[in-house]
Amino acid sequence: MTEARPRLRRTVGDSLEDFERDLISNLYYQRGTTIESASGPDGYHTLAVTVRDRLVDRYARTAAAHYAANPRFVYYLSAEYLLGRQLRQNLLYTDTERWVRPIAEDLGVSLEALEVYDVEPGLGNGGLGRLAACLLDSMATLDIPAVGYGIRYEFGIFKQTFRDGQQVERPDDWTFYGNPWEFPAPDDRQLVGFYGTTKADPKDPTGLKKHWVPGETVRGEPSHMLVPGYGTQTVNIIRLWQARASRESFDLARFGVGQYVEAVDDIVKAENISKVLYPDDSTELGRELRLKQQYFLVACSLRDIIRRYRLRNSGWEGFADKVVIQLNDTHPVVAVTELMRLLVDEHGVGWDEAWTITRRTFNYTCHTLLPEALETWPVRLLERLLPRHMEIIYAINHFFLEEVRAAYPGDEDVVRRMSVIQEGDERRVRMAHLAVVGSTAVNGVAELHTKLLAETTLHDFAALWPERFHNITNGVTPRRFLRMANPRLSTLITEALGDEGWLTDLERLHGLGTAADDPAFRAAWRDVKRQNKVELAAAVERSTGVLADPDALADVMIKRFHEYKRQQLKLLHVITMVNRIRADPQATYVPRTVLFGGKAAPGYHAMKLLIQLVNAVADVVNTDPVIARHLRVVFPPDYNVTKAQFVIPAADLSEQISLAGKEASGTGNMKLALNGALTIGTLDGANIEIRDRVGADNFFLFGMDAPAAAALRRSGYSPRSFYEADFELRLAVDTIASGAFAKGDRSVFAPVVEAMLGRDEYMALADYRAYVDCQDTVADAWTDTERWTRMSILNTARCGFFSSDRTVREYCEQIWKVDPVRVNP
Ligand code: 73E
Repeated sequence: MTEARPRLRRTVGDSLEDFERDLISNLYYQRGTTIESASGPDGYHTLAVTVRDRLVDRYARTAAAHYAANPRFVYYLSAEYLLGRQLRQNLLYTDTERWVRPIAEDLGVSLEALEVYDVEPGLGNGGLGRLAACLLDSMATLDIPAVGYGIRYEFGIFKQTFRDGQQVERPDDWTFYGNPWEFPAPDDRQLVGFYGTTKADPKDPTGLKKHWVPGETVRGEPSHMLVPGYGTQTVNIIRLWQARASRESFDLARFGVGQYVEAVDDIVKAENISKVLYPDDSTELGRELRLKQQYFLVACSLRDIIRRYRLRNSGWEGFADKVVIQLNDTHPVVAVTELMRLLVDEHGVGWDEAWTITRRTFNYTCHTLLPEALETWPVRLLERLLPRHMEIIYAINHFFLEEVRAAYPGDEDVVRRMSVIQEGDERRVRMAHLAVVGSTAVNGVAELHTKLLAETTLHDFAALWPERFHNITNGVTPRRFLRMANPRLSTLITEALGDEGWLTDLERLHGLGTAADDPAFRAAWRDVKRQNKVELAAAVERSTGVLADPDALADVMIKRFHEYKRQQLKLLHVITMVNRIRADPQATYVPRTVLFGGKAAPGYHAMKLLIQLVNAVADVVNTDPVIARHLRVVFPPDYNVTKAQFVIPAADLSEQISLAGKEASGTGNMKLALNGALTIGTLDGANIEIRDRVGADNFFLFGMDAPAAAALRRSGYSPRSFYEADFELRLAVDTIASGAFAKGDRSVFAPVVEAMLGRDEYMALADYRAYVDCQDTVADAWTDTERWTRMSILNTARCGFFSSDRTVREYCEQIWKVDPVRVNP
């Protein structure tokens, strides 16, 4: 929304000639160069701004429509966004690719050559950040008035390289060459305080209103990126905050006496807040700077939300009618206390009214079950960094525990369990509890996840407030992950279904069900997959030097490296295949290419060693002429959204093998199934719902379910007993222990073996036999090409449910209660 009613002045035309004229003009006046002397980056930036201008037009009309309608807005608060490359998306969404191709050809450049300059903003770690991007895409597509708020990290998720097979992290300086998709909005900057003291308000008899005098202030400078909807005029925005030192930070006195470094001390400290994304996925990292980041995001965003509210509204009674804030996991949960502080301390709203408004405003999405991922912050840290917020937390907790005591008289145990404060040697604030207490709705991200949340992690809360709990199964945008990633399959689908309506109504893929029985369609389907595999093989060869056979079964495991996801189990299977081939080189084997992709958190040593082992196994496999005839292992470095878009369309088999009960949902599983990969998976997260929909016959299920895994753990799990009872498992583990993947050095991978035989926290050994047997079933199924193709088609046909459009509709109906606003062309 702009400050005033925008006066529309459309400046871009909508013909090829207009586009070409704008391109040349932008090259000349914006980039300051000519066709004759333009470089690749000149071409890219010029194309980007020319496409972007088309979106600006729509954005101006969206802002005007929103201003006129004064609707209820969704504000999505997330510490992470993985938006992916923007150029192709925006060409598709503005329908300008059809002009760009001939114009580029005329000028002797290819779109592909320009696209290498399109840097992916890596402002997230994995599924949680990509989900945020998919939801924003779907909100815009469904004309939902929405703004995403995040942090403009100067360095995004690290770039992964391999040195001697080991992960080496390099900084991701993503804006080095400039970001053409971003608009700075310096007028909307905000001031954020930290540290300092609080003072009582002598005029406030309740003692609940206070005055905070921060000890340090930092400026938040916003910029935004456009988030277009597909097939509609709506363009929403994502607003990203960057930390800047406030003007007084430069110490001129020190500079004057030659203390040049000390003079900028405060500037460096302030700007460090948005310097780097924490490269952590699913584990908590207790660091002061991270808490500073969280509060920085929240403080800037809430002030901006209030600013926007006040453009068309006044008074606080109506605030929660116009504003709904979705908290993406606990990372922005300090917002609950910040809104209370703003209302009570700064705007003079009484505590009870403020609490009603706050609770009505917020909703919380939980993305995990892992206890180590549940954020808690030391009380002492909060007292120092955010003294007023800590007082507010105590007050919220006080009133909340009164409610608990009223519900369970005499039960101090439940009070202790539910308290926002965790008692112990070091008292800590439980952010998930604060989130539930301060929200109207709480949701899990897949059916099993929501059920386990209500039964375990948040059990007491679900018992007290059952009406707050919802399940909203994740989804993925079919635009990026089918239409853009897999243009060949998209064309085939459109031909089969008659039009492109499936792109915004993904359940229409069901129409492919009958085509699965048509041999000609199956042949065409196979042909698309093969072409995708040829292309991927070429890209993989360029990045790894290993040539993969496009006719081999493409078996892919692409996700963050984490013990619960069980890359170690996949590796045991690979080593078992190696051992079998060695034992009987003459037998026939289904040729496979196993592709790994993913990063490990830089401090996660066990998983970094596993990455090293994957690379070592790959070396042995690919250079042994006997084994390499049947098996290849490839691990292209630096898996990200861009690479996902290459790999997913070429996959035959999708590895979703987490220990049941650990993966909240997964979204890679949906992207792969939607692109016709068959899943080998456990009954975990959204795998269950995928299998329910594609049918048990079209899904390779193995392993313990969540109750079985819990029962085995209770009974005292001993990985060694599984090791001893299974010859092939023993051989696989012993092969690692023997030093076979470290030139005979037994010490290098000894910790991997110890982890497996010692604790095996995620019970990979217990599921090994079922997994390997299931892989044999996969190999058998692969040999029946027609049947495999049918299964593949049915996976695509039946995965329409997993569109993030459906996810957003469910959020709208169950939680947000927002209505779309149509934007006129
Ligand atoms: O199962 C995925 C889920 O599909 C889950 O592990 C992931 O969120 C995805 C989207 O719902 C997730 N990421 C984090 N927690 N859950 C996380 C935790 C701390 C830092 C960064 C990410």
